[in-house]
Amino acid sequence: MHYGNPEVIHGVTVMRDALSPVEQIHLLADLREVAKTAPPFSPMTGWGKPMSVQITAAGRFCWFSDRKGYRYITAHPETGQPFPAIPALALKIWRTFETRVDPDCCLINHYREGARMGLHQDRDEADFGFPVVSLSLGDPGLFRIGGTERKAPTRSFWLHSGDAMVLESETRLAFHGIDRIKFGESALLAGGGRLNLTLRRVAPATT
Ligand code: MD6
Ligand code: FE
Repeated sequence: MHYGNPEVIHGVTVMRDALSPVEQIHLLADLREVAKTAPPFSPMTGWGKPMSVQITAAGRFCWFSDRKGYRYITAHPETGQPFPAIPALALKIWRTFETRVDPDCCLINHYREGARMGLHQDRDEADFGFPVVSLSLGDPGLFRIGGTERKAPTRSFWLHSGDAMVLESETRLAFHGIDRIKFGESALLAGGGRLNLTLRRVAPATT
């Protein structure tokens, strides 16, 4: 198997197998530790319905949503505690794409059977000059990406366990989402499902 050769798929930089199978197991173990300190929760959408994914985070910031809207928070909504440090393997992947600054948020999305994520933009960060780097673990997810306007045409491709993907420059503010996952295809997660990590810089580089 080849590790670390980026390709461009529908305008997006994808590094297939950025994490080897053994690295995926190590990262998963780190994420279990994160979940002990910062238990996953289901944020409310603007419509008052819980999201189908469960989220938690590592690093200074976590994305959060409730009836008041969405925002980044620095204390866990249930425990009130700060979020644990970003796992080293996730940092390593970020640094292969962005060397100017480290991420201050590693959002962790957990997709169980039937979970999806609607088309959205990530635009609550201070500096869009920094990328968002995603890492996928477990079952494949069908990733959809369009343009910077919601009505622009979209295209989709599968993200597999170990793949890294980078949204930067023209795709940094592109609408994107996960249509569905192929539940039960990967043996990595004991109960099946998919984990997605998105590493990003929320605060300006100087803070
Ligand atoms: C997911 N990903 O793959 C959802 N956002 O589960 C995202 O929302 C995302 O993959 C920004 C950059 C990369 C992403
Ligand atoms: Fe996103």
